[in-house]
Amino acid sequence: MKAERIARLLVIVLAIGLPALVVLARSAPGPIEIHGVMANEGGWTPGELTAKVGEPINLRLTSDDVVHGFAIGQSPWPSVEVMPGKWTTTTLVFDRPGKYTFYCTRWCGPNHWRMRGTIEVTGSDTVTVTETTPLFISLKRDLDAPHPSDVVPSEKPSAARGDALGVKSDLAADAYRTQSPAQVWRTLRERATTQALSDQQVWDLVAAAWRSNTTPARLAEGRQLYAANCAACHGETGRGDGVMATSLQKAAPSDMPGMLGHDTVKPIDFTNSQNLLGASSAILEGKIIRGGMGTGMPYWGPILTAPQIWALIDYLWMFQFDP
Ligand code: HEC
Ligand SMILES: [Cu+2]
Repeated sequence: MKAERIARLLVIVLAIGLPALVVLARSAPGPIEIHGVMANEGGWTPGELTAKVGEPINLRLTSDDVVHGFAIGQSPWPSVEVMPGKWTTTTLVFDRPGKYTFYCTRWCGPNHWRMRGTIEVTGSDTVTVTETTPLFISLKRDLDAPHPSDVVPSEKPSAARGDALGVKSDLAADAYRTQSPAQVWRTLRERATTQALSDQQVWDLVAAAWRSNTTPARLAEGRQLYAANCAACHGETGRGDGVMATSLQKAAPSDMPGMLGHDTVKPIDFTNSQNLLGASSAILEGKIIRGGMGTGMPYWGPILTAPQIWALIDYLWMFQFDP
């Protein structure tokens, strides 16, 4: 009987190691009913759920007003639609304990971003971190924490100038992926070998380190992917002024200062060093895979391959560093 039931489940596993496994389960027993309404009217009811690692929980979702979306943070899993008057069924199996946030992915009103709930998952960690696990998951990075840098260069750092300084930067092998340029700048600034250099020259060393982690072929691939998928919002020049940017801004309510660490849902300006130099590649990777929580930044996890995403990340850094 059990085998028969399992056979009826359509199991979709995302190729890149999931903390949450979502199964479409029509016939699974004992679903939890969740109603969504705009946040000023109450948000999700119930808003707090519990689950155990490895034990499926079945959800039936409906909306009591407009169309909402339902997604779970810290997972690259795409959202499901929650329609008024209809039921959407979904089953979750967590493979890692922790407090997960679920949230609405549709711009349903000014308090849209407050439309959140939590799932407390207990049990022991069953995730085996593999080479293909996205870094933001294996490093447990919080994608929604603001990441401003308190140090910025006075002009665009140049990898060529950095190389010309002839200083050996024996950085940790994973510095490029896991640390922000600001962190690396601090590490290098404290070195005895850089004492004679200016702050700007140390930035040039950072640019050289970043460039040495990519190749012209990867940058060319990143440029192409960016033009095709990202420039419409983030702009050809990375300034966040693409043709779609104005329509996104209109949707942004004016009374949401500091939302998700950004003032509005204007697409991120990749040339803004205060913002970008405080981010690590791991954070950028996570944002590209997961997208913004209803901010208009699409999720690319199910669309782009991991090498494509890393080509894009390499390319994004070139808005800060002159190769
Ligand atoms: C429909 C418009 C749109 C498109 C297309 C789009 N973005 Fe975004 N993006 C946004 C918005 C809006 C934000 C700001 C909200 C947020 O951070 O969640 C953002 C934020 C980001 C961030 C977060 C930066 C930070 O400092 O936290 C990254 C990285 C990013 N986008 C990369 C990309 C890449 C790469 C592509 C193309 C594959 C892309 N975006 C396509 C709208 C878009
Ligand atoms: Cu909503």
